[in-house]
Amino acid sequence: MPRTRLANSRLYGFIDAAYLDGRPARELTRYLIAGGVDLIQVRAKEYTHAKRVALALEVIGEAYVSRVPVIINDDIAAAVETGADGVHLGQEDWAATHREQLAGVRIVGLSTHSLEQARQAERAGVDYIGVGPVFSTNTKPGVPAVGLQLITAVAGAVKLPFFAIGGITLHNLGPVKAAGATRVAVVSAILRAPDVQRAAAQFKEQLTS
Ligand code: TZP
Ligand code: MG
Repeated sequence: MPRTRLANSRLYGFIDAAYLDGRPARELTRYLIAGGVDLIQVRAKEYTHAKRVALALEVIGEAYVSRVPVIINDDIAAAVETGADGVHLGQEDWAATHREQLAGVRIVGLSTHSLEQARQAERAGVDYIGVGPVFSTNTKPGVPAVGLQLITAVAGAVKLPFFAIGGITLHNLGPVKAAGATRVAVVSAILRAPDVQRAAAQFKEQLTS
């Protein structure tokens, strides 16, 4: 299931603890799904493991009915404990991870920031990659933008499903697609939108048309 599902996916949404602003995660999860996200990542950088597990369980409980896969950022143990569909790792997490730790994990995603990292990820056999930050973004402050050229380079060199990420909005989605991305991952432009479901639906519509 995971590979086909990933191949058909276009929009990767987030439940990012930094953007909850007191809103219930379950409700936001429902909006994301109603808006058509194909995957949801639980990203809670500042949370303890226990708090991250609790958040993940809320999201998984809500996503279960629609079978939208839930991926946990960084915390492999949380992914295993909660029965999440997968884990998403950064380059440093990946370097520090032994393959056995990922034995029970169905989907493994990896962040990449260069063509070489994207190629290495493909050789390593991960299930999908993120490529970015395409544009500089407050969600990942201080990380230099890789630019649209990297999207074009990865699109031409890698067969693995990849999601362009970082500063993507409804206004710059056109150029991101034109650069070669068919999939995007979006945090703030959806979670900070006045209507989360509508924002997700607009991204989905633009990605599938
Ligand atoms: N990885 C690269 S950029 C980024 C991550 C997690 C943040 C994307 O957030 P936003 O708000 O869509 O720019
Ligand atoms: Mg990480």
